[in-house]
Amino acid sequence: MFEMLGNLPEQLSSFAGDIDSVLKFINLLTGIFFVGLEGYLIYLVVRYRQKKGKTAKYEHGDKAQILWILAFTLIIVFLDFLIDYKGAHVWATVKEDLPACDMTVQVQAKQFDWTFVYPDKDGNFGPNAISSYREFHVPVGKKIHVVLTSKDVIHDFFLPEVRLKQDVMPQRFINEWFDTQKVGTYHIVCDELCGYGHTRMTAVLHVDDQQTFDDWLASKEKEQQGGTAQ
Ligand SMILES: [Cu+2]
Repeated sequence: MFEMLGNLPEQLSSFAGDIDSVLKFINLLTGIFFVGLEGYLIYLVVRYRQKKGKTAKYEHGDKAQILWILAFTLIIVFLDFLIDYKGAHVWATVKEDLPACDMTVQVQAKQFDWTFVYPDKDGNFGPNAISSYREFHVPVGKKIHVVLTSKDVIHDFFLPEVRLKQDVMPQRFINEWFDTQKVGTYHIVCDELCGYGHTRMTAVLHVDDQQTFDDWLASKEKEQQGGTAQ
């Protein structure tokens, strides 16, 4: 279990560490329960194994049994609320409080690829908007606002290193945001089984320094105005 935790993807966003601490907390709780309950099960299997001259005896619920069930139910419900409490802050940061962002990009999902649309110079997503197929470039350190939509079925926009995951729905425009702390190339995958080509529904997140990003966007714009846009 702890080895698995060590193998989480690197933490790219400012909130990745907080997400991981909630994950670790959940894994710790479920790990304790797993070891405890499986251990108890093994103990019972050995303790009450078949023995010569002993037959099974059936018991019907008495007060003590009901109290045990009630106690365990309360413990589980309490731990559920504890997880909610631990995760409330990072949930609000990532999912509820959209901060002022440096840039907005539309993310269009369809079976089985991703298109990233950047606004034109006036900030509009009109005919001069710049679209990038399967390549999502962002400037490092900036807050990126993404508007997610799907042209067909439900997909799921998952950036493992950012620790951002959100369902993408047809007819809906869902607002999310993230930031990045390191230049590099990272994964984008669809995390909702969306059809036979689901596993091929990937893209690349390029985190560039500002100059590289500006150059890329300018070249993309030139390419599309030159009539070679796909
Ligand atoms: Cu998909």
